[in-house]
Amino acid sequence: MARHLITSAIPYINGIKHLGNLVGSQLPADLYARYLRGRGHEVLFLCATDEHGTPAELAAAKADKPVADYCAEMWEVQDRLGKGFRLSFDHFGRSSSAQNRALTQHFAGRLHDAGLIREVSEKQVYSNADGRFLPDRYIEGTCPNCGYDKARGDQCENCTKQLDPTDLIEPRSAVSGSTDLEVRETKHLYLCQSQMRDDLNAWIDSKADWPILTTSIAKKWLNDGDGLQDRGITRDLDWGVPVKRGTKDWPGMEDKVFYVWFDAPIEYIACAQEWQDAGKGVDWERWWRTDKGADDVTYTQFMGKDNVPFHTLSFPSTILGSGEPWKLVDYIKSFNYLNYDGGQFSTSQGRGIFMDHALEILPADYWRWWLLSHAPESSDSEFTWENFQTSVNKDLADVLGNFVSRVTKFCRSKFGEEIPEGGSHGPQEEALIAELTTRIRAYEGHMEAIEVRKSATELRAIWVAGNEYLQSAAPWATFKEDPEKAAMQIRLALNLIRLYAVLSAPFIPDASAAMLSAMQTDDDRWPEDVTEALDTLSPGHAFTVPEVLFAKITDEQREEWQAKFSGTRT
Ligand code: B3M
Ligand code: ZN
Repeated sequence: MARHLITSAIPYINGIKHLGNLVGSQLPADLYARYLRGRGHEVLFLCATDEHGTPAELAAAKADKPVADYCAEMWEVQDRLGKGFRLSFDHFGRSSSAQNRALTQHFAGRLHDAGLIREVSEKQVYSNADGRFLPDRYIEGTCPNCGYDKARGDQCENCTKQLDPTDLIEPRSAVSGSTDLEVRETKHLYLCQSQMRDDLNAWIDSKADWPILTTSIAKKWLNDGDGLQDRGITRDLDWGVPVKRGTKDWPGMEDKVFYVWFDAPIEYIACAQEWQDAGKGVDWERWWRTDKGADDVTYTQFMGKDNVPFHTLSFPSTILGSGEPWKLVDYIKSFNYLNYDGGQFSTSQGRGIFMDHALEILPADYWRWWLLSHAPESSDSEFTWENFQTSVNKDLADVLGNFVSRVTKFCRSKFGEEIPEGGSHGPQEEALIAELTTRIRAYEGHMEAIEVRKSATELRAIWVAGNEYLQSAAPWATFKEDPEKAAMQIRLALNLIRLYAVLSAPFIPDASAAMLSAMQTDDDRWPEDVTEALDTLSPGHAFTVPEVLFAKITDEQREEWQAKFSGTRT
C-alpha cells in the first residue's frame, strides 16, 4: 500500500467550466484517484477554486456584486457541479482561504530572505477617476492595427495582435470608461526564476518518465532564447493576497497583492491544511513536508497544457527557493485541448457544453465515459454529437448495459432471483478467465501509467469479452439440455457483473454502484485473482434485476441537443 497525493489544476472562479476544462484536469485526476483507492492505496485528492486576479474582479463587476460575495457564490456552484460529476475530492478548497493567505506570505518571506526577490520600477497606467492602477486588460481603446474599438491593453481580440496599453488609440478605463488616464511609476516584486535555472534543468532532466507533452513545454521555456525570465509576482489590485513577508509588512507594497499565479499553486498545500482544519483528516504535513513523512508520498498533478510552465518552472521555483523541505511533484500529467463541433470550446464566448447544462440533459456517467475515452492525450480531440451518441449507445447501452440486463433477466425467469447452484467450469470458462486475466493486468498497467484512453479501450474490451462469452455459451439454449451447466454459466455471468462494477467504478461510479446494489453486495475487492473474483457470489445469494443502466440516445435527442448547444451560452 502506497500513499498518493493527487491535485487537479484549480479552476478559475469566474463562471461555470465547460467540458473541455473538465477533461483537461479534474476528471482524469478523479479517475486516477478512484483507481488508486480501489487498489487499496491511501489517497489525498485535492482541488479548489482559483479566486484571485483580474478575471475574478471583472466577473464580479459584471455580475454587479462585491468580489468576495461573487467568489463565495461561485464556489458553491462549482462545488455542487463537481459533486454532480462525482469528482471525489477529499477537499474542494478556495485559494482565498486564510490558510493560503498565510502560506503565500510565508513563501514570499522565505524567497525574500533567500535573495530571490527583487524590486523593479515600472511605468503603469493609473486612472484618476477610478483611483487605481489599471492592469493591461482593464484598459480599452482602438486597435492601432485593425481599428477595432474595443481592443484591450494586452491584446486585440479582433486581429489577435499583442499590444501594450500605450499602443491603444484613445485609451479608456474598462472599469469606468474614463479617459482621464496617466502613466505613473510603480514598484513591483519579481521572482528571480533565472537564478533557479540550473536547479530546474537538473530536476526536469531527472524526470525521464514524464509525458513528452509536459517535458517539451518545460524545456522550451527553460532553454529557448530569452528562456526563464524573472516574473512579476505582484499586482495593483484590491482583491488578492496582500503583499507581506511572512507576517511583516513589506515597505512600499502596502496597496498591492500577489499575482494570482503566485498564490494559486500554493493553494495545493493550503488546501491540505483546509482539509485538516475542516476535520476531514489529520496531519496535512505528512502529505507535504518531506521531513514529516511526505518523502514516501507519490505526488501527481493533472492539468491542461497551458498550465505546464507554471507547474514545471514557477511553482517549483517557489518551492525550491524557499529552502524548506516541501514535497515536489513526482509526475505531471498534462492534456491537449478538447474542441467542440468544428471549433473551440470558449468560456468568454459561451461556446460548447458547460457542466451545468450537461447534467441537465444526462447523468454524469454518460459524460464521464465519453470524455475519458476520448481524452485529448496525444493530440487535441473533438466532441461531436454523432460521436457522443455512437459511443454511449454502443459501449454503455449495447455492450455493458445489455449484458447486465440479459443476465439478470434470464436468471430471474429460469432460476429465480438468487445465484443458481450446480455445474462446474469447463474449457470455455477457463478460456474466458485467461482472457480476462490478461486484460485486467493490461488495464492496471494503463491506469498506473495514467494512459486514460488506453485504459478505456481495455475496459471496453473486458466488457466485450463477457458479451462474447454469453453469446457463445448461450445459457438459454444450454438450459434445455443441461440446466446444471446453464446454472454454472449464469452464475459466472452474475459474478461478472460484480467484477465489472469494481473495474468500471473509476470511469462510471454511479452505474458501478447500481450494479453492486443489484448484486446485493458491497464487496468491491479488486480482482487480484480472476477465478476467485468470479466465485465471490455463491449459490443462494440473492440479487435483483436493476433498472436500465444506460438509455440509448435517440436521433431526435441528438438533433435537439445539437441545435440547443449550437449557439452561445446565455
Ligand atoms: N486557474 C488556470 C486554469 O484553470 C488556472 C489553474 C491554476 S492551477 C494552480 O486553466
Ligand atoms: Zn486589432
